[in-house]
Amino acid sequence: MDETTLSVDLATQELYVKARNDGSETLWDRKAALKNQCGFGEQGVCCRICTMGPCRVSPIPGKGVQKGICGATADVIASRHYARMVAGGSSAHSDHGRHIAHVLHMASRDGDYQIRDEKKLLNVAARWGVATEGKDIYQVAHDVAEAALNDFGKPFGSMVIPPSITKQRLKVWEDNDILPDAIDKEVVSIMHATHMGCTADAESMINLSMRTSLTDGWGGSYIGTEFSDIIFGTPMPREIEANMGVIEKNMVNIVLHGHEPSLSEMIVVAADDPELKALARGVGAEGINLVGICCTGNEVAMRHGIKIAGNFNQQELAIVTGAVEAMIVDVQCIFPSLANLAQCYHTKFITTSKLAKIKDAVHIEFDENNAYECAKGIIRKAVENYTNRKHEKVSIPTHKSTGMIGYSNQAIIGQLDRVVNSYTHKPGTFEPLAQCLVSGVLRGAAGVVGCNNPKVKGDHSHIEIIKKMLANDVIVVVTGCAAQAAAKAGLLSKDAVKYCGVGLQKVCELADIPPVLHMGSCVDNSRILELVGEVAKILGLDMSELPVVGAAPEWMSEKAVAIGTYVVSSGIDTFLGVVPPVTGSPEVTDILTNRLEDWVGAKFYFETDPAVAAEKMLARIEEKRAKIEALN
Ligand code: SF4
Ligand code: MSK
Repeated sequence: MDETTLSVDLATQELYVKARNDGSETLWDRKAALKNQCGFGEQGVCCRICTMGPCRVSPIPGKGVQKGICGATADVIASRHYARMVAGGSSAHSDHGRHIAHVLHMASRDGDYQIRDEKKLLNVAARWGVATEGKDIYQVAHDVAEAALNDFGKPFGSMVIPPSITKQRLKVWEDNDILPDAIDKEVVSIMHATHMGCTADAESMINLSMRTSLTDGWGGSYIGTEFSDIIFGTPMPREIEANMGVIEKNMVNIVLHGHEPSLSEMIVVAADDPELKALARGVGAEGINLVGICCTGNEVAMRHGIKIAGNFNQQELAIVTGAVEAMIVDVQCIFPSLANLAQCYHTKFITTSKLAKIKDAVHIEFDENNAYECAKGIIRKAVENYTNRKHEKVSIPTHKSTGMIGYSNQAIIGQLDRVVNSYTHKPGTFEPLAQCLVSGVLRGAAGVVGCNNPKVKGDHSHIEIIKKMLANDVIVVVTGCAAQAAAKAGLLSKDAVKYCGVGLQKVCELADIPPVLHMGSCVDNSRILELVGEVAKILGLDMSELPVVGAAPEWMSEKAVAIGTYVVSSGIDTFLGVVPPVTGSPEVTDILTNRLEDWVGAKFYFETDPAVAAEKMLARIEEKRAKIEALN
């Protein structure tokens, strides 16, 4: 395989060649071995929901088998599959949020987890109806955590919706009957509705999917983000380095991979323990070097400046450097292949969650009740492994970039306050940003998010789309693996203004920001919802009336389907660079890419060519500017 076709990232290309020379298998080799992937699966027309099946029906109307044994059509089968993807994605994010709520519940003044953002806690308490007057801050934390945990499965009423939502959007949700009940209830209801013999109507199925997706974006993910900020601190701008060059030859390298910050935060704290530092020196290393992959990488980079080794496509390649003593994982986006790959080198592949045990991995269950000692024990294993390093197998690419990250909404407001004298606006708000959109200095904003996928040349679509936005005065916010692609390409650097149109350049200079703002991990897409909602409220518009678009150019996970669905349901057009498995159903395709606009004022676009996607994104932004320009 020609490595230059796999990714635009030079470190990735270099390490793919090394893996091949080492006889190590990677995702691209396994993809090639699959040859042609199943066309029925790819178009969403294979059903195995009951054991009368599996039933594969024709993706072409009127030609071939049109119905499964029970009579389900391609529309029914594809819509059910879509709904189950949304439920899978929402459950992952929401379980993440629940877990962080439990961590907040165990926070204590003398414990391993403490309160780092009291102001945010007090704000959040008001939303959950928790009285704060005269209460100890830790009592407030426990009460807030309990209120949130109870909301996951409450028997009556709607989910607590964060105040950033516009009243117009709430009405859209009510009118479409997608205002969700409890988080857990909606996920369970999707599993019920997709059971054999239930929903057999594509419109109804997509409607239920939207309802469930909202429990993710405005529920579980929102809780995950806010409660993480409360416990671990709200991110503020800082410089980091990104790409495989951050792995250090003479240090004990530990890669943190996965999603939830409760473990990785403790690893960061424990890695500073003098006992472990001395142990590292004792085995001949210069120290302990923590680096991150995927969203755990984003979490610790945002809050501690931990360097980013890479994104989703690079998880195997970090081990292929031969210089990783341990890869520590929690949940989500973790290749099972890592266990065997680690054995080809000296790396200890350590799983820590009972939800993500992997055969042949070293499993050390992380216990939050004994978090610090547990983290120390895991790091000790990594340090002791340094002496097993096979030096003849070590080759670390030198590629790395620097960039700014940590743009929580509080951080963005802080930057906007710097331009308080340049515009007439209230400090401490998003008003300068709203005014830049109204005046047209910024034509719009784009959220570029999501994964890598070997169906797409790695990072290429992310970078191509981002650059096109910048050139057209569209400010970009990024999360997840897209954010890491941007970091590696130097797009998070303030120097990236060289790619921008004059309007965006001016805004970046005044606010002292890069044109691409790293807002965090996948659950932190909730920050983007909050930002869009707040700007819309300032302008008295609905979120669907802003010149704002979303894109997931290289997505792969069910979580991305949930994200796309809640983003569209929130009124923001979403461009998918990998076509979701629904095209075997003309009706589902039509609903997602057309009819949704009548329902919620936004829709999906399926576009695999990033250049064409970027053109369409810009056209849609210009189309949506009509409403905002009337405010001028
Ligand atoms: Fe086949 Fe219907 Fe069973 Fe699906 S639910 S496997 S279409 S019989
Ligand atoms: S980690 S969900 S590959 S963005 Fe959040 Fe990256 Fe996608 Fe996982």
